[in-house]
Amino acid sequence: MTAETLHTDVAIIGAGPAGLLLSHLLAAQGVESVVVENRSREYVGARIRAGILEQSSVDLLTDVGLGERLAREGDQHRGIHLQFPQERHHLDFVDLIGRSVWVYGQTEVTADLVAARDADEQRFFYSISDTRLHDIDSDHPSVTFTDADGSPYRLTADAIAGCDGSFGPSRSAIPGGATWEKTYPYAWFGILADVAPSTDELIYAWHPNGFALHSMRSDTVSRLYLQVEPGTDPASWSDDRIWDELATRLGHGQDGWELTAGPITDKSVLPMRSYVHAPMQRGRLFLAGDAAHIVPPTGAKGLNLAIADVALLAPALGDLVRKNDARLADAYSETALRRVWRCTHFSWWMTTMLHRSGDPFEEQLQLSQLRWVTSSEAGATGLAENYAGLPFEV
Ligand code: RFL
Ligand code: PHB
Repeated sequence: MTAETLHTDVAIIGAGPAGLLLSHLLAAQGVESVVVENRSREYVGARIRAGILEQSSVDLLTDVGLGERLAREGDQHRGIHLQFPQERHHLDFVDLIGRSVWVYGQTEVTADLVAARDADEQRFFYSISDTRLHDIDSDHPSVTFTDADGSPYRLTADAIAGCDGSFGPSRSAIPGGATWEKTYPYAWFGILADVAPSTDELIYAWHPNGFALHSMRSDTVSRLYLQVEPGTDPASWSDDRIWDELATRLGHGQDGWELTAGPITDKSVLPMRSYVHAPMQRGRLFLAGDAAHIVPPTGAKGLNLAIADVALLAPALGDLVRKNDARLADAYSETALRRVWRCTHFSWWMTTMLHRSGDPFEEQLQLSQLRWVTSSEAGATGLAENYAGLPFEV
């Protein structure tokens, strides 16, 4: 069958937050795009992932008309609680650095983006297969794929945005790049539960049994995590065992604090990995989000980094496509990578400070670090600056 050929300004591979937000920012500059996605619209809309937005992410989403539901349903937090045995400390980011964070799930961000793109008649292809990139070193790159009905397409464009996450084909279309990778000897067991959060703000807890995190999605839905062995089968933990372990690690009963259990609606185990690919651009192909980098979730950076990449990439592609001016496009990779490495360091630092490694020497270092971060204004300010988010260009 001959492929049907379509042309657009920017071909966007992947309808995650990076690809959707990029299409939105491009449209605001009068740049047309087509988004191609190998999963179904329903699958993409139902994925449960990140939950925290930095101030700069909220500001950007608000500035581009995506802040209405966020302002109504999102929950602004002044900071986080950091806990280690017998001690819980509140770090108030607003007092420390004048910025805050927001609890608003990636599922909600994605839903808002899809609604805005639909209202703007964005062209999408969902449930595609066999996505391939071609001629990225020329001025006429293209993406070929097979649509949901089995028809082949060739999408030609002035540029391709590889927003296809850690398993998509874009990253490997940049040959000869450098990669840095670290896997951690633990994983997160995440649950979603229909119960009001037992805390006003997130609790990050160090415990001899392993790390635990109490997060939330709304007044009636809690999101909690436990450090577990990689490869743990979620079905091998009963609900009672999960709640007992969360209660132990989060300090149920200490100073009158109680963890309230409730019906668990989702269980999953996430691997922990740091990964950076450089450069993030080659010829007319630009990587954004998880396609170029992965961070472990402890610093709550994955979604925010994807948003920060796209905030840089959209004006660069606008200049390239509209004015044939490649200056921002040529600087994109280097500029984006500075922030990527800052967030990679912060996520690694939070991860190694809070997770049980089994090494008694490291445990003492972790506790010393936690005491410092929670007692020194300089220590607390460093954590707050990184957690609440640095400017897009660092
Ligand atoms: P996404 O969201 O992975 O979107 C990439 C999209 O590309 C599609 N795709 C393809 N499309 C066409 N052709 C192909 N061949 C394709 N291959 C892949 C995918 O189906 C997908 O729709 O990347 P993006 O947009 O860069 O956004 C990044 C964020 O999603 C990510 O950083 C965070 O969700 C990471 N993350 C978490 N971050 C946190 O800060 N806190 C969390 O609790 C948290 N939980 C998670 C997570 C990531 C997870 N994944 C990726 C395993 C939980 C999970 C399960
Ligand atoms: C979440 O709510 O899913 C969440 C919050 C903070 C993190 C990671 C995940 O560091």
